[in-house]
Amino acid sequence: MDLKPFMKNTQENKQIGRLVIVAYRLPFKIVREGEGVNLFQNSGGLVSAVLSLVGDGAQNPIVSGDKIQWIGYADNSPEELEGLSLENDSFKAHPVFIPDDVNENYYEGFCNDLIWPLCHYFPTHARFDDAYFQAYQQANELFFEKLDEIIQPGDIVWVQDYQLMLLPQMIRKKHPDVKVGFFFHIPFPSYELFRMLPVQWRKAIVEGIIGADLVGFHTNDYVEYFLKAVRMVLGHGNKLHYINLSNRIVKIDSFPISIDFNKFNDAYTDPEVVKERELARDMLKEKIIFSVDRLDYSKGILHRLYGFERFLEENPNWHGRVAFVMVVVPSRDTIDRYQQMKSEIDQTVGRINADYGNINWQPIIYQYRSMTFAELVGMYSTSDVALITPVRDGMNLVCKEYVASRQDKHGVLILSEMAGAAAELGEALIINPLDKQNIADSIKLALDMPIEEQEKRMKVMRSRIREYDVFAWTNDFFTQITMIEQEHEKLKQVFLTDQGIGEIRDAYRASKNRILFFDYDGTLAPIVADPAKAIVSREVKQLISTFAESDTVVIISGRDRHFLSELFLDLPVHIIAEHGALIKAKGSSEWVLNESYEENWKESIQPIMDLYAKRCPGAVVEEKETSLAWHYRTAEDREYATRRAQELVWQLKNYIQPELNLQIIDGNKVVEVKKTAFNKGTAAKDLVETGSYDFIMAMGDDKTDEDMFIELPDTAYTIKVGDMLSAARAHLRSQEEVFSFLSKIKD
Ligand code: GDG
Repeated sequence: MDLKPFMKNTQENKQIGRLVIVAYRLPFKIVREGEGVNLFQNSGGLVSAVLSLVGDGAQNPIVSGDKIQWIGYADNSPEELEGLSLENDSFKAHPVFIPDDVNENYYEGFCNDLIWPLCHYFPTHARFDDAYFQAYQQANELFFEKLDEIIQPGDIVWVQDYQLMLLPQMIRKKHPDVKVGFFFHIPFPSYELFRMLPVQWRKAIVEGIIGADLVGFHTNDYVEYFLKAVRMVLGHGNKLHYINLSNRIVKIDSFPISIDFNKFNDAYTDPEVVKERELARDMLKEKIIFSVDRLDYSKGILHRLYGFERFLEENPNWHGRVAFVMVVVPSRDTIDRYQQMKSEIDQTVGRINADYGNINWQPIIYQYRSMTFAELVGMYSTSDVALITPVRDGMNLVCKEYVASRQDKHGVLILSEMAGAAAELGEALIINPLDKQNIADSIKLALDMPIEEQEKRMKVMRSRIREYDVFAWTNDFFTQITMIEQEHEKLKQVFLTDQGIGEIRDAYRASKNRILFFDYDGTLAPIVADPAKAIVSREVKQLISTFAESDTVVIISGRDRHFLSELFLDLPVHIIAEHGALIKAKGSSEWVLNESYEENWKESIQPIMDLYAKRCPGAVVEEKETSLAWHYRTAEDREYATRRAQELVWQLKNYIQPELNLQIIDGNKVVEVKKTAFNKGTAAKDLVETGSYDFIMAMGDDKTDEDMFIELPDTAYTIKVGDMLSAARAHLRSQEEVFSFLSKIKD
């Protein structure tokens, strides 16, 4: 049988294979001790999150019970680890060794000196160096080689973050059937920043990432920005969250990472935490403001200090009554830029303390060190205000941890609008981290906020984080990966062989009341440069005419009614023009306009299309009765026109308000805008419902024919012309095969 069976989404999550994580860092630090080795497991979010997927205690085991395979960079030498088993109860590590000079250009260079600043909107800090990119490619290959050694059929590979953007594509090339997920932990920047990357690099990056089946970001904004990068760099459009490549689909979606809520919530009563909390309360002033972050320019530490300074300046009544505990965790401080920033922070803290403090009171208590877990939760659970003000942050987990630690529901979160977390925590006091007045006003508001108001806000935020904790996050990502498999199954191409054609012919012969739908361009007629010259051949037309003698035949097209009338006037067929907007029944000479059509939109869209046509030599705007089309099949410079078309789609998407009920069709060398109320699918379905047909067949090549394939009943023989992924049950390779196929059916 070479027809797709009638698919239904009935597959349950099932055990599929091992989970292989690839991340820059291993899940534990490896320390050699004599003949043996000590593995110090990280307590980081990702490590505990993935643990929830496997083993007996797993909440939703969707990968096999095996240990998690983890590929990551080892800063040990190969000799040091020779012959050692690097596994504990949960993980088996596969170390990747990267020569120091390569790692320097790869990790410190490409990753942290270029991608990090660019993605955090610091383009002036970005360094573009050819050696960086070379090392980046080399290092990604080293990770791939390690993966290639251990990969098995059925494994799910989950690649992490901006250090490994080329890896998904490398996996796809060599192991096309392996399921690959990719998660990006930092902000994906707007296209204006992304395009600063040299052309070859940005192409390699986008291609690399969409090698995955599922690509995750923290927020919808990052998803949008990434989709735009794919569109602009590679020319692939998207339908909702899907990018349709010729032989597979990629899903791009947001998965806001979270924390282990219970771990922070339960720590409230941990004796060590209680001790830390009491210590802080005894030592500090009436009110405590707290912040903790790694030393990094993206964290907005200096601006935070300026904001606090403004608060002190304007609120003398708070002098002596508040302490701002600012912990900065050492990071990258051998690098000049970080050293410089640190000394600026040191000086600013010194200045503010000198200006406002006295013998009994130091406004800022500044620590440059890391904290133990108990100290951290002790501070979270005693601070009246958490002041989290990154100028850019992919998500920011500190703010979620603060909220989860407040079992008492007291405390106020001040949160930067530039953190991914702001999209989820609207009950925080949201501020612009560069605006010191805004910070100062919010500090005052927070310190004065009545307890009932604090509780109200905390309660909502806590229940949200409790619901979508890091385990829900991981589970969500994996459920989506397994669902992609079902999507693929639905869209997979099945090319018709003689046997499949025989089956359709048998069904055709065995039936009495038949309806056949034929798309025009690309199905009955070949696609040619000038649309006016796309004419159906004599043989094909003859064949259609023979079908029309015994069956209900419908020509269904996006073309206007004049063009179609002229071609098919002499045949006893139904004609549907303009994607279902206009219908002429067999034998009638009258065209009927779809009753849900409203003419209230063209004058606002046409000027945009005209402008794009003027700027793109050879492109033309066609005004049809119920739609507007921007054709670029005839454009002088195809590549340029393709880019313009992508921009046009983007602009229209942003411009068109939902009330207009308009749809943008990114078709084959045409961008078309029409009403959403009808399409080829609704039109075909309406016709099918008017008769009791025992044989339904539909053929088409374009995206708009997909509506027909989806809307028609499961028993219909739906046939896609070409190899693009489709909901149709079978494919013909090209338009040239249409004649021979139809002849065999009618034989
Ligand atoms: C990247 C993205 C995204 C920090 N200092 C101490 C300590 N920490 C812990 C915190 C928190 C984590 O480190 C920091 O996480 P963030 O999310 O705030 O920031 P990044 O490290 O930059 O992480 C970020 C994240 O990836 C996840 O996708 O949210 O946007 O930049 O868990 O508690 N923990 C202890 N002592 C410290 O001194 N015990």
